[in-house]
Amino acid sequence: MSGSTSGHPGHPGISRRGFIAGTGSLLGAAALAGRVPAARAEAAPAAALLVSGARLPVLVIGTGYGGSVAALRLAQAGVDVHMVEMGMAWDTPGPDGKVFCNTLEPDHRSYWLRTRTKAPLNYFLGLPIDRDIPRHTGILDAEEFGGITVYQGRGVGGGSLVNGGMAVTPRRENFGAVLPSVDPAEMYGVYYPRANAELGVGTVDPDWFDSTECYRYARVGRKHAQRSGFPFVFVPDVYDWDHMEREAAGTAPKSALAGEILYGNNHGKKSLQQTYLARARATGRVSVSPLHRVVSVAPAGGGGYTVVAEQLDTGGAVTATKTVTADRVFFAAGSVGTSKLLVTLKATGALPLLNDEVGRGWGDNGNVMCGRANHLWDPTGRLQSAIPCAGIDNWAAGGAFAEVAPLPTGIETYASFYLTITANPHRARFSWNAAAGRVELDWRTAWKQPSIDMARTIFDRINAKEGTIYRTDLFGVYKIWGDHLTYHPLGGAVLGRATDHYGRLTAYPGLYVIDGALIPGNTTVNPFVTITALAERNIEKIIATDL
Ligand code: FAE
Repeated sequence: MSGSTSGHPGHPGISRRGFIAGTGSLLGAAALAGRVPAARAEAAPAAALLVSGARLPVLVIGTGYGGSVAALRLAQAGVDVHMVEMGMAWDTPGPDGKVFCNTLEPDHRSYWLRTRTKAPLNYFLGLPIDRDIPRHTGILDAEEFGGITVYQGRGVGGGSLVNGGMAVTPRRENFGAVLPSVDPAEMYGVYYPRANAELGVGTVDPDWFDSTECYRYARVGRKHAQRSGFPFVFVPDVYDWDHMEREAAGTAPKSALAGEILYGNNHGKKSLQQTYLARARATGRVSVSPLHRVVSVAPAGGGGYTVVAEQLDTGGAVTATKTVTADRVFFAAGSVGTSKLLVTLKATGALPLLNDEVGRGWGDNGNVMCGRANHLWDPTGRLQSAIPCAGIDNWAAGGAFAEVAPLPTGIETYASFYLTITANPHRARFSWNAAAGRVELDWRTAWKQPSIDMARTIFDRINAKEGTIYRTDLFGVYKIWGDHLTYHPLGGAVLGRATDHYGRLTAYPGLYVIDGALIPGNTTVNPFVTITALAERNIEKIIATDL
């Protein structure tokens, strides 16, 4: 059978009781962190929303990978943690009985406060596929800056709710370019293994891969890669592979095989709700306020920090403004969210002593998308698992690592589709536009050209070998490259520059960055395992020395 490792496979919508019942896993997890959790008779009350005037030991902004690691480890060390999340809880089924909507049928649950979808792949056969939707605090944010659209997850679980679950540890020889100031021995010896175990990372069973219809598209990808002499690798994922095999056998409810991915998976995916966050909440020391957006952090008169958060309704309107005091604040709002907050707080005088590195060093992980048109005798299959499981590694020779991605349309497309991660050298900066009252990013669309050139080191050769061409109907009319977007924002508060070597904002004791903002723009592979492992490293140090 497939190789799912530890973790808590389950379903979104797991009940609070489920979180509490999961306490048995706590000791194992605590042992990993080298700490024993303080005993607690009861879990926190279910609805412990932020209350104005409260004094909190720790407030975490955001519930993605960095925030979830911080919350779990602090709670295990005996510290009460309150997590503030601007997105929804995603624990309640909608009118169709499902928590998440399908990729092919986007409804109000799909996008963050938009009246029209903004699909990453926005054309098909040259026709636009976006459609009108009711404005709602949906799960996927397509945040638009001047030269790039940055896709991000919104809700309790952050990006883990919407991502493909591809859980990739960078090759060790590339690590120096990923986090130059971090000792690879400790990362590969301790923190990457810890992150992989906690996230529940596993790999598809190669025998099943070879026989199942739902990975025909990936086998076509393998054949083409290998015939052109490229290394083809299986890519680990946090999807429960046993569940997927049961989906294919018709004995489990379908999620990956029903095209669910971009707007959430109703079954099978081990998002943070099933792993770190479940274990954090099982300590009884972690509470979460969904639909609360932090807008200010500033030193408080009597010590600690005054944090202001706006409570939102599902139409995005502010229904309350709450002010609390926290001894420590962890910025875990994601690369974009943390950068925007810090840049705003520095520029508007709330945290004026933040250094000039804040906002700098932002990259797109070199993301670029493309499709290839296959011959009619090379079908990629009507049934495609929405969870990618393989890639083409041309990093050393061409600076490109290409995921063989699905196009789960339900019809035969004769297309091979790829998201390529490249060694794009460009880095952008967030800055405060006082006149407009907003943070801007100076990325330029033309900066994708190196990514396109690197991706072409793979696909030009494959096309030449196979006698095939690029698809021109997926990103517009006669447009080959999906060069307007990224799924992998990284940087903006880079480790060792905006912060010290453990994420401390040293001008303000008790303020920390612990998310993708710390990583200087590229991880050579998909980023969340590195974000998680770095957070594990940093929080261990912070707990040992600062608390
Ligand atoms: P993140 O997970 O984004 O969490 C930040 C959280 O903070 C979010 O829940 C925000 O709503 C919240 N927030 C932001 N601002 C505020 C505020 N002011 N107040 C309160 N809350 C706030 O951050 N990565 C992989 O490794 N493998 C994949 O297969 C993969 N596929 C992806 C597919 C898609 C469509 C997308 C969008 C991303 C994908 N990623 C993938 C990227 C990955 O999800 C991302 O790197 C991580 O989620 C980033 O983790 P952070 O902890 O930095």
